[in-house]
Amino acid sequence: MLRQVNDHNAGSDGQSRVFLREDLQEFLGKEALLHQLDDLIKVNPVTLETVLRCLQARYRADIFYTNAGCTLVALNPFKPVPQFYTLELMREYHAAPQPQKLKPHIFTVAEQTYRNVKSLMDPVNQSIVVSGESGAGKTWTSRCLMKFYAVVAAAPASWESPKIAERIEQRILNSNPVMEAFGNACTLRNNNSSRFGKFIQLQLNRAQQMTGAAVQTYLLEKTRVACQASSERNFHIFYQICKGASEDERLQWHLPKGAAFSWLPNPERTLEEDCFEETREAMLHLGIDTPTQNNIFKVLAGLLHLGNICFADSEDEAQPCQLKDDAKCSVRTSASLLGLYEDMLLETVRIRTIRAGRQQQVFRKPCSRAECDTRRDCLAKVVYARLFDWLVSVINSSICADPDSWTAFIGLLDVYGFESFSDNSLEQLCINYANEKLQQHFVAHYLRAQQEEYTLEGLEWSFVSYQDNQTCLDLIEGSPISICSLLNEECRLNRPSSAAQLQTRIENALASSPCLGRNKLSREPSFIVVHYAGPVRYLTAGLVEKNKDPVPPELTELLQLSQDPLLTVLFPTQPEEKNQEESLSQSRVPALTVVSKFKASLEQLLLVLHSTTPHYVRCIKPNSQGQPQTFIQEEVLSQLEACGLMETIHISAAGFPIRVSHQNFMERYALLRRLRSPTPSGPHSLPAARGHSGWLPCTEEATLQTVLQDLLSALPALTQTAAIPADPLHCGKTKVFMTESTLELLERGRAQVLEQCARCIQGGWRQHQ
Ligand code: AD9
Ligand code: MG
Repeated sequence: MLRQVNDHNAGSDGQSRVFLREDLQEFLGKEALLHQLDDLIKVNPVTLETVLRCLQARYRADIFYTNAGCTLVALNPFKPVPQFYTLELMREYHAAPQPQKLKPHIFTVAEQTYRNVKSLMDPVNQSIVVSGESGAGKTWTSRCLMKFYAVVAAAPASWESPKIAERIEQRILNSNPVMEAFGNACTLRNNNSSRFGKFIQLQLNRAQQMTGAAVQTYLLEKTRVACQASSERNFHIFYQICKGASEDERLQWHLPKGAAFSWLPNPERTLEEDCFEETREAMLHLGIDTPTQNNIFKVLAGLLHLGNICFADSEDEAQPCQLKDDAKCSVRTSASLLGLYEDMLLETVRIRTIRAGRQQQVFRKPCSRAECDTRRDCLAKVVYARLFDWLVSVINSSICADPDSWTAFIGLLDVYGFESFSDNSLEQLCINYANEKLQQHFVAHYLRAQQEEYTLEGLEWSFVSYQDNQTCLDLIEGSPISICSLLNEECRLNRPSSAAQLQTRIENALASSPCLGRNKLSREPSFIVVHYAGPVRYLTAGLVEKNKDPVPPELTELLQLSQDPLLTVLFPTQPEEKNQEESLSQSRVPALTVVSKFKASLEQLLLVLHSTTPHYVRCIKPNSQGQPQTFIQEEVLSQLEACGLMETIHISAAGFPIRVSHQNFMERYALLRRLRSPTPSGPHSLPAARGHSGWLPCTEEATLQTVLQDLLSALPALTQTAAIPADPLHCGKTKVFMTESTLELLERGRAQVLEQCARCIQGGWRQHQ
């Protein structure tokens, strides 16, 4: 049955309409052949319905990659398909004269990108932006790309690095299991969900060999260490330790078999990600030796015990909260594993230090039970976040090439996709903000550049109206007033402010933005942002606090006193004077907020992306249950909309991706101009079959216009099965524009003419003999 969908053929009123059955007749007649369409721009007519059907037909036929103009759509098979990722296949795509002529594959994008580095194109640096919603296959795809480059861009084995495990490509690959163990977790949407964004720069030398890599991470979801949604889990590494540690290690880390930890929910679930040995092995290859690893795991065990410290409400406000029954043991174990004094740990968590007045007088105030919980969680978050950053820096120092040893890079971006839950908060705001930026980058680089070039070339072409998301970005990050600036201002003013007040402030200050919606039905204070991928409701409660992300100085000071070697590195003590200076300056200048830091890192990322030629892979999840052989149209549809795929297809289908300068065009195709129009014997008879008389000698001087005219009238003679494109060629001021199918026709004709000429020459030569 045909569904009513909001498609690009919607009427001028923007209303959705029912597909006309007649529209689809031609298309549906070819249903059986649908899976053979390897580019979505070839479906006819291009509508959401036809695009969906094509993807579904391909999915049924176990074809998971499809081109969509300049982008690649990757459907998640949700089953092992090793036959598609063999070494032989990598080599086949790498060796192919024209990899784009092979079946659509992630290896085509990989190889095309790799070749661009070598070309004289500017810029030579390349990037592959992998996007999609959680569980769609972004990390899988990025890993696959890294494996491809580790094979095709491997430097020949040298004396210095004879062992495979020590080779740079292997070290780069080893960074994956380590970063995933510490940064991925099982969520409702994905058993191996990345809880951080990642940009990896693969560095290549002049010979196009990979000499190193550099990783940049974004916004680790550190709250997960102390708080997991029901049915979700903490970061994999905690389960790996608990399941994989030896008896001896268990004893050292106080992790007896079957011990229950409140920060370790759902330990009974066994995942393939729970592979401690693989993580340890990979860490070793990255230069993290066994004693350092043991130190890391000891600290993590300390955090697990910290999570078991529970407080009871205090009857007397002037007294610190009491510990719950067996929490004393947890304090002792946690303190010993973290290299802290037990009483200091307890005091820091339970008593707040307030510095006030000019003299910075110190007051001590017992915390409420809720405050104690927050401080305990904060301690764990700050340790985990620093540990993660430290790991990334260790990985970088192990894989990063000497700046002189590389000349170009391929950047792989794997960031969280657009998110919209029933309740959304600062995390979703940041994620969706990043996606808006990336969408804008895509629009700017591909859609807009393409349309602007047509205008410059004086081409008359009906432009597809694409959605420019600048208005939405202005609402989120613009100046002087935006959601980010208002949130930062609240943090700076540090005034008590309710969720309802924040909602009113946002609604009043940004009332003129068309992208701000009001949610009148919601009982909780919230605001709506109309993103390019759809409206999202953000709750205002907790936004300011999350944005401040405060770490009480007593907690950092406590960790600076730790005797543990790793924590000493993670929390170095600062020189006395500097410390004083800093605490004074800190009281004047507020710490950077989460959104300001995120905005700065995003801007940095976009600067890098802008300096590259981008390639796009859109990962799509055929169903949210992770089931193979299941394609839920509604779910795929919303993802197609979220990534703006229809616009891409429309613009690619209507556009002319092949551009050839006038001179190159004349040099290559002028010889075709005397190709005759079809004879009465039928349009499919080819000139070669009609012999030498099919060609007229080129006597007069060819001009571009005459060549084009002759070619247009001769094109039917070249078609055997394909229909002549409706709009085959366009002549711009400096370039000739055409579609892929026109190019194919011209190339076919050229080959025939050359063959014909060769025969003539041979014939003439024989006669002469
Ligand atoms: V998240 O935003 O980090 O939560 P991703 O990264 O988009 O998400 P991921 O790459 O982790 O998703 O893929 C989810 C799962 O799908 C993987 O663990 C694989 O089991 C499965 N997958 C994805 N792509 C493929 C594939 N090409 N072949 C086989 C795949 N399985
Ligand atoms: Mg991922």
